[in-house]
Amino acid sequence: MDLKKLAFSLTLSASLFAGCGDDSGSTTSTTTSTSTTTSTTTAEDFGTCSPGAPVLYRINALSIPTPAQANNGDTVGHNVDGRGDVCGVPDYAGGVDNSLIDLAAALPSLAPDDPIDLQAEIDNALNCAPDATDCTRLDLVVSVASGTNCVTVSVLDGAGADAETLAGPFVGSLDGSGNMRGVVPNLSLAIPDATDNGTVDISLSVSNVIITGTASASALTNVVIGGALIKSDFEQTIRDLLPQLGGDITFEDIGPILANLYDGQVSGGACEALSVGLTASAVVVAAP
Ligand SMILES: [Ca+2]
Ligand SMILES: [Ca+2]
Repeated sequence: MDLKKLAFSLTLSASLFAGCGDDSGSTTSTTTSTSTTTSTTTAEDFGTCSPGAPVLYRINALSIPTPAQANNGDTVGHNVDGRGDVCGVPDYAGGVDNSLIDLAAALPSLAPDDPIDLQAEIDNALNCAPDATDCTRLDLVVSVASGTNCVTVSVLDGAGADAETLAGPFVGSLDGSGNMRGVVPNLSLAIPDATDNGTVDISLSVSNVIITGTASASALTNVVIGGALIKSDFEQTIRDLLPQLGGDITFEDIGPILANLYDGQVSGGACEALSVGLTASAVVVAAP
């Protein structure tokens, strides 16, 4: 695995998107349990929903907001912790938390000769064809079943009947314009990542997930996903992963970057959650 892919694997976005590469050879697995949640978020209760048939949408664009977008006042995430500035890390407007912005911006300095471009990795995985053999497809599918002023939502790995559930199902709100909002405790992501030693499955877990978007018959637009990575699990995942990647990167290279980005408090008040935020869109999956 090259540095670009290593760094890619260290982020939520990384966790969401498999990099392209030779996926032949042995498969090993790095898994962490991630039941911890931050203590400062008050869960929103959207009640129950009696929805109709679900509609499947495949994510076709997924973006890490840029510092320029954040400075421009664009929507770059959610107020994951429900609080203002804590842990010495300033929020964006509206209390929005997103340390992924700064993490993504800092990663290129790890490899100036081969700058890390997380967004390019994301794009490659999303655009990888289902039958391609030279890349690994990222096939994130959002299932939305609408009821009266409510939705039931799941995030799936693919659109097949046997697709693994990555989040939910959870109930969210729905207004007359198709705007929906929901929260779910956990979004689980298992990322196959090609290395010189074969494919490594990277399992990550995002806590306190908030998902908003606008649903129509043909697409989901204005999708914003927020959440947090818990330090203990996230860093253990990295430590377990580094030897499998076969590169020269050590945890000591990465730790100092992460240390300044933990912006959310966990139980007990320690600043040990790293917020993430992504924007996305999705298009309806044609019925088989
Ligand atoms: Ca914050
Ligand atoms: Ca906040």
